[in-house]
Amino acid sequence: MSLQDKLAEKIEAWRPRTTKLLKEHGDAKVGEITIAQAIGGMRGVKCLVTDISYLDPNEGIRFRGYTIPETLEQLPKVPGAEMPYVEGHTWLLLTGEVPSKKDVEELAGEFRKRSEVPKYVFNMLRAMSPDTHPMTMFSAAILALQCDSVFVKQYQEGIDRYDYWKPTLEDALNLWAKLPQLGAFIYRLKYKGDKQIKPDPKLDFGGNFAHMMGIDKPYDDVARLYFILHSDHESGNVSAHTGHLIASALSDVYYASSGLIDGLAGPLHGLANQEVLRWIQGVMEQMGGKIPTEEEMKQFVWDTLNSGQVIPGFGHAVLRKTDPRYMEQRNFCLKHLPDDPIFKYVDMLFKVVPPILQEQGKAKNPWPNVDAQSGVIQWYYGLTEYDFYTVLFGIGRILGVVSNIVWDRALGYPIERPKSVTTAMLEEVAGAK
Ligand code: CMX
Repeated sequence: MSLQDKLAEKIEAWRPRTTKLLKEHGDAKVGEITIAQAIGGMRGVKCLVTDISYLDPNEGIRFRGYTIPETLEQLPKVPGAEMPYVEGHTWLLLTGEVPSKKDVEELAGEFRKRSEVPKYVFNMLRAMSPDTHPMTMFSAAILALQCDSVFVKQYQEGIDRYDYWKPTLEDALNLWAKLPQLGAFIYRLKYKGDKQIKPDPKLDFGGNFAHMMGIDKPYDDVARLYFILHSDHESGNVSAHTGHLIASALSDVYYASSGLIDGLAGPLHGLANQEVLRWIQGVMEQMGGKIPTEEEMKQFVWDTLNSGQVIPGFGHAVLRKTDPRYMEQRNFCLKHLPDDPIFKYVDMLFKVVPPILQEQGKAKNPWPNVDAQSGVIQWYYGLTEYDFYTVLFGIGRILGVVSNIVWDRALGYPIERPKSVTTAMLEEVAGAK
């Protein structure tokens, strides 16, 4: 069965659940909002719905009910590789079902058919300032593709709103298929003198990305693991929420994806993976390359905190334990690069940072998040240009957020419009006037 047919079946079965909740139970309360939540970035306010992933504070992410190890275990593997097809993970996110090998091969074929990036995108990227950050280039490249939106065309032709998800899925497949080449092109344009490597039509999403980056095996598996781990983290994080918000105005997935990349580019969110490496490089320089003792490392951590900065790669708005995405990458490092000097730094930070953050007493979660570990793997396989790391996060994240947007359209989620209040109103509620 094609992905489109499988989704049509799932959506038909799901719609009555949402309709019933709205019609018969629309007044039931999900929670209440405090002043701290209204001022404090809406932490914990339950006002978004997604069935694609769920983030439990103490357990971490589950994709369609599966933990990360279960996801990696069950999805069909690329022949000769340790890691599954990224295409198969996308199928799981969209449909909630683990695909068969045949399903994945068909979807990989769909991706291949749609993967050619138009020349004008390359021309535009080449015309940008050489100082442009790779995330800016990535966002601009996605936006440049917007003129090909199938959704916009069908919307203008007057398509039935119940069918909006169909051209949205078309746009999604067209965009997803181009992400490996967009990413690799930006990398080689910026850091490899624009010596581009042509895609290999025989390869899968992750394999082709590694090939176009010009990095040998097992980097193909690193890429697959990376894209899967970063794909989705429920709906409230900045990148996912931005994507959902933009799409709620019926802006197409190109607008939504370009916007979510802009949110991911912030140092408190996806850019933290670049910041971790930048921070470690600073420590290494001061140490003249030698591994610091635990005492020396503790001092570096305190110096950073005392100068009013955050320790990148630690803390989380929802998680209250070590991020399982961190652990999966740590296990990869222990298996493939246990003696790498940067891994030794990261490993030492794993020991020294949490007790210091606990002692400082500010961060609600002193444990490492996904970004603390990801750069070390990239560096080990030769991708030392750490400004590029967040693009890798972005490629993965677009798979998850856009899957959510397809479902937003299918279930008819309306335009987002929360209500603001004034400070005086809050003072009145609090009796603080
Ligand atoms: N280092 C130092 N201080 C930290 C900290 C860290 N890693 N994490 C949190 N804090 C501080 C906050 O800055 C805040 O201080 P103020 O009260 O002075 O403003 C206080 O602890 C309370 O913050 P919190 O409620 O624990 O955390 P938030 O939900 O507000 O923020 C996050 C979450 C991720 C932005 C924060 O932990 C942080 O800045 N971490 C470092 C950057 C990072 O790794 N980001 C990547 C997160 C994962 C991702 O999205 O990619």
